[in-house]
Amino acid sequence: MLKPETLRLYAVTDRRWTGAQTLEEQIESALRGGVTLVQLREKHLDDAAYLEEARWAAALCHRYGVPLIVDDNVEVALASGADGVHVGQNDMAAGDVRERLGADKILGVTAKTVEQALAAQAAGADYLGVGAVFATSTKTDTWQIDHAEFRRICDAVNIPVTAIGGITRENLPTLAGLGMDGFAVVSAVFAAEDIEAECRALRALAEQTVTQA
Ligand code: TZP
Ligand code: MG
Repeated sequence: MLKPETLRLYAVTDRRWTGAQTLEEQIESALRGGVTLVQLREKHLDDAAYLEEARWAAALCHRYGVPLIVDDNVEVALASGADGVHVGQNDMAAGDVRERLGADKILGVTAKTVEQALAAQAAGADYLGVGAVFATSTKTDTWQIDHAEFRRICDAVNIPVTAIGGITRENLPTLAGLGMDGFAVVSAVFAAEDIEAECRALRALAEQTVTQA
């Protein structure tokens, strides 16, 4: 069973803000700042390039004792030494992913409704990514779910849940009491000027917010 605290601050990569730093440097900054889980999320790489990137990213994350999840691509996750894979509702079916991954790798699934959440749990998901909890411009094919539905999802499942979508230092604390175990962030981390400092601040807020009843 995945420890809920592994989800506490989940950095999901996006290379659109690389430049001043490479993606590798950005991920290392996030690791130094205390992220507890990293997802490599690439939408435009072919399998060979995705595999090469996942190999170095897994080695980098493991130096910090942090697992690496690969977005969408089960074969890249398996071949690279990554710790698991994350799939959405329109990707490979969660049950098929679990079968291909085996019991030991981490399977994360996106859910926007209680029904999807329960189905993902039954199919062998280790955690759920639920959102968008706030407006986001990072992902265009998603929509906001209200906080009442978010809480119903957290209450309905017994696997850990991470909130995702538009989360910033300012709004993260307003999620207190909804029942999540952590927070997945893209732009708040990777668009930050000082990624390490931003992660340190987000991690402290995440710990405080999750432990508030
Ligand atoms: N899934 C739901 S919202 C989202 C994903 C990948 C994007 C979140 O990005 P940001 O920049 O943290 O709003
Ligand atoms: Mg996907």
